[in-house]
Amino acid sequence: MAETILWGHRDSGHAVKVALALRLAGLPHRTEVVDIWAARETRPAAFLALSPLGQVPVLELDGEPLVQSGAILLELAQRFGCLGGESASGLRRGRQLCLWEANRIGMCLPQLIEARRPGGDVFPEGAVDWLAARYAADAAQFDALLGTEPFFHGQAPGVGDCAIWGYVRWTRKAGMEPSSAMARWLDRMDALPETGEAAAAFG
Ligand SMILES: N[C@@H](CCC(=O)N[C@@H](CS)C(=O)NCC(=O)O)C(=O)O
Repeated sequence: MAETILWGHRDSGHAVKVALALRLAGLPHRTEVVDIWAARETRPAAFLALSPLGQVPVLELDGEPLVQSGAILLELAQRFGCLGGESASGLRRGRQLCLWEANRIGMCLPQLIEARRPGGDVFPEGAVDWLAARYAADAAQFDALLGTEPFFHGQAPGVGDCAIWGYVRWTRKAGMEPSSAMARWLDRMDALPETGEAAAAFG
């Protein structure tokens, strides 16, 4: 069986959410770092051959390159029957959460972080205010989706938790305040040894 390799970078919440899922599921793999701040054409040729957009994450699994973090998480859940993939209802929940994250949090917090990065992309006037307003809606939706359970998948974290953790852990870095439910969920996620390991997966 071909080696499982995750290509990513520590500043990529999209890559780190996949690193978290691999650890939580106990799937053996190794990581490769891609400098996402360097010009695309300077990235390793072996990586560019795998990634149609030249972006991380890429997960090489059974010799196939998988891209798009949410799609990778769902493939892991389905293929290995883990992190929600143990049941049809858990997988359905995972799909709903991964798509929600990509449309909301994953569209908003990374952009707010980029807007504050010294030398980062310059945003058109009003764009940051619009993103901040979107974040307020995201935070309210986060609370509604989490409900009263400790994790988005219930008593244990699943792929939805991995997807949402990727950028929610950087809410303050984005200049936003976590809701109180978010702060409590982050404490529960931080208490898992795998989150620290995933955050350090790319050095
Ligand atoms: N929608 C993609 C986003 C991937 C993405 O934006 N990757 C960024 C890092 S977070 C990247 O590779 N940036 C470098 C570049 O675009 O050249 C996913 O969920 O995987």
